Amino acid sequence: MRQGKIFKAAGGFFSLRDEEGVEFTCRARGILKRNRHTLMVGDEVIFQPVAEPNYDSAGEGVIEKVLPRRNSLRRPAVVNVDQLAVVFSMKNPPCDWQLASRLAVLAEQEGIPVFFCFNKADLITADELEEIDTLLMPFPYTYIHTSALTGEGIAMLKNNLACRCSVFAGPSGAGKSSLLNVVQPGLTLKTGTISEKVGRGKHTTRSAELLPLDKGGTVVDTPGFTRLNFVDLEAGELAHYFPEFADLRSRCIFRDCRHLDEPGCAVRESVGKSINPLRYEHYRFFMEELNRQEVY
Ligand SMILES: Nc1nc2c(ncn2[C@@H]2O[C@H](COP(=O)(O)OP(=O)(O)OP(=O)(O)O)[C@@H](O)[C@H]2O)c(=O)[nH]1
Ligand SMILES: [Mg+2]
Ligand SMILES: [Zn+2]
Repeated sequence: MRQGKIFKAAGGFFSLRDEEGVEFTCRARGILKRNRHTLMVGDEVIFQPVAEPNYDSAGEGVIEKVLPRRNSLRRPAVVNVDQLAVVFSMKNPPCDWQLASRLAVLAEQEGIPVFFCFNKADLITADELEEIDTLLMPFPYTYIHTSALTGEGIAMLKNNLACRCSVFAGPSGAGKSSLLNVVQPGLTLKTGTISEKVGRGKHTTRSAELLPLDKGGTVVDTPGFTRLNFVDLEAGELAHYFPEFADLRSRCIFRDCRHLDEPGCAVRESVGKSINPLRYEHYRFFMEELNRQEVY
């Protein structure tokens, strides 16, 4: 028996690399399927090799067991993730800040660290960049400005990715695949064009796969999306996933304060000070959405 990590899943076959980096294509033992245990990209598994690899093809094997998962992302469906790299373009298409907060909540819910990459820095002026920086102050996440075109911020991005498993997520057309092609020459991920008519990307990337980096670590390029819904999230929990609220929550007068219109709410009183007004707006919007979901 050997241990490996699934890097790709397609049509009932799982591609994995063992601890030496040797590739095997595996099926799953029947019992795994009967237990409705879906194997996912990122899973650490125990497998039985049935054919060793040769010079032009991967080995073959059968997956016997899945090891416990550290975490799991639903969308994209990847498990055992070290961090989420959220990519937005600052222009063409313009950044949807609310979608950025939504992704951050989803990552917080799974306990996965997030950092943001605001891409296409080459398309905006220094003044516009300053405006964005002002808008984001104080923003509770690390962020970098990048350009896949000029190489701005790429060294920083590379450092952030080394020796970790990072999932790239963000709307279609933000430049996820383009950035990865620059970070790791030789990847040749397909990139798309921005539709002239709707100003959006065309969903060029379609399936999730762990791609190895020369400097160690793996990245997952994922298909972009335009909508994301909250799953298994209760309105009362939402504040826990806004890290900038953490130190304030215990100072609200009401213990079950929802930080909306209650008197003596320490969170609301900090808006415009330690809390970014835009982030608080997103909080209120998400609360309304979650309350609507609970009613129906
Ligand atoms: N000007 C400029 N264009 C960029 C940059 N990064 C990507 N693009 C362009 O933006 C378009 C979309 O890039 P992709 O890399 O395919 O975007 P994606 O996020 O992978 O999109 P999906 O796979 O659909 O989710 C392509 O035409 C790229 O050439 C950048 O930094 N600056
Ligand atoms: Mg792509
Ligand atoms: Zn409160």
